[in-house]
Amino acid sequence: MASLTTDTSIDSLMGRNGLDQFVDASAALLRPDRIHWCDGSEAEYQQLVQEMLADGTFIQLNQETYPDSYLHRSNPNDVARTEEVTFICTPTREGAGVTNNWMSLRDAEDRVLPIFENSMNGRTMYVIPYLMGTPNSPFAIAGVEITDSKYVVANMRIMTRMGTVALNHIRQTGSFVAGLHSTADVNPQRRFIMHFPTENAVWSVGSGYGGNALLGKKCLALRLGSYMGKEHDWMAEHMLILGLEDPKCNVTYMAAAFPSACGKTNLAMLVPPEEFAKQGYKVWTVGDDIAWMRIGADGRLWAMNPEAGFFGVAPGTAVSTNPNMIAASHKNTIYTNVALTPDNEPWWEGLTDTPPAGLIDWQGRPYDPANGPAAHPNSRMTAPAYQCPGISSHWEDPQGVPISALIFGGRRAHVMPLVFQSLSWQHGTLIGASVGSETTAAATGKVGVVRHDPMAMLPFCGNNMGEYFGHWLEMGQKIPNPPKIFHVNWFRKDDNGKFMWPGFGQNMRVLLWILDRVNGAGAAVETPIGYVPAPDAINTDGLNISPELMAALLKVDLDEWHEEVQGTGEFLAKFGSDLPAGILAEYDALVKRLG
Ligand code: OXD
Ligand code: MN
Repeated sequence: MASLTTDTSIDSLMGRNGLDQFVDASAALLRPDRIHWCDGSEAEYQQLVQEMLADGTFIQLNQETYPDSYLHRSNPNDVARTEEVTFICTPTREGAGVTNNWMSLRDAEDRVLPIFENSMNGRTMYVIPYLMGTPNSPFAIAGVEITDSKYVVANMRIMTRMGTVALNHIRQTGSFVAGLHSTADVNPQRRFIMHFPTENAVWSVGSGYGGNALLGKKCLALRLGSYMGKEHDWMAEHMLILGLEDPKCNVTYMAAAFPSACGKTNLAMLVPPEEFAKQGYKVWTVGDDIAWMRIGADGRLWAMNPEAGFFGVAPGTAVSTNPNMIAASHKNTIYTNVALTPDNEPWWEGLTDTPPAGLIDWQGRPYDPANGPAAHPNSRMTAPAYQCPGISSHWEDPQGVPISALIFGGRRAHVMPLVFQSLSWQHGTLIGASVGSETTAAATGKVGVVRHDPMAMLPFCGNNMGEYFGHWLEMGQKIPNPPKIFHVNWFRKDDNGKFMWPGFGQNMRVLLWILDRVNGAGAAVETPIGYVPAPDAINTDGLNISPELMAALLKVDLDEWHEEVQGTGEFLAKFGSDLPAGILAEYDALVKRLG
């Protein structure tokens, strides 16, 4: 380490001495052959694309059907976020809380900086200035990512406002989040995703995967964002934002948090079924993954999408499930780890009913089901948000959009009714804190077990999560006109293991009940867990759903709930004294109501 500190100063690597020193210190540590400051221009992008086509990082897709779109195959050991090597490096262990991995700053220096050392020998070091949020928004936050990955540069150009616009912002404000990223030798044993919330800095090494390597997304906008939000009275949430337009052209905005790969993108881009579309209902997409929310001058909670693109899960996306995502990703799109057809088109499970003949799998082998799926279950498409046919005309509004409903949800085969509404903000915070979901492929680990994922933020909270709950409770006191809080579950199954609710576009019917409730209408029954729709309150016209099936979808089964709250209680107990009194009080009240 002595040699490191002579060449580089930790202050500079954290960005404390300004941009130029950050870049100089990074170069001294990483020893690249060249340094390239990204301007974000089309010419620069095209140059990078040519280089990636030449070195095999990109494979050109069919330019007639997928113009300016490319396939990238990642290292098979690097296909998802790696929570086990993701650390929150607050000054004390308590700062990170019981749900995060913690490392001291000193240990981070000793263990992680040596992996960065000289790792860019023979490579170009790219300096990516970027903005999260629209350039004219007072809430935009600038970052600078140092990387050796052209793939990262290309993705950041889609996912953020990158280049000169961000550099000008940084030169004017003098402030930015310092992000050091090197793929190094893409070695899972030497992979670390380190966050320094008190320093406004991120170091990520050994991975090129989106959630680990596109530092503006999970690292800045959620982990550092949740820390900044707590300090400055705003909220960074793992939420989609949509606008529901009624036939009178009133648009009501809602934000919804579901754990990774539970359909946030599909809900954000919902296309109303024909009978609703004919009446004049529309859904507008504002964002599909992240919401930054602040109290507006009018006393409402306003949300903005800090991203500029979608980094969507490919498998399961089809014209029948999400036509807008399919349309959004037909040009200028980067596909990662999907399969390739003989026509050079991307393919993944669910795109069509059967795999086309002659398919090449995500690892470049002729497709053989014995090797597993053709596309990796966490394969992705990176597409510019403006290409979405349903993009809201307000998606780039500097103040964001006013939120009337917050919705939590998860993938639950049992227990959770199709939809229910909280009794209050504080009760809604408990509902959010109790979110659980059956695990999916977006993170490494076992698929299909229920894990608690409070507010869908478990992997993304840059705070002690007990304090994060406390911040929710405090925000509830501070917002004069807070949104109403709901919980939905599209995934309830019957005794034969069959989904009871059709989901996708039909989720519109649930959104309409939420809309009614927000407007002070919508028939509901008060139950121990909150307000559940009255038997006829959800419109099922044209669906093959009997009153009995609807009753089963909405059922609050007290036996199941006793077991559920016991599990929630055990989970909340893990927070010990970090758990705010308001959450405990709400939990006790729920137990009491359940009898
Ligand atoms: C994502 C995730 O990539 O939540 O959005 O994992
Ligand atoms: Mn996400």
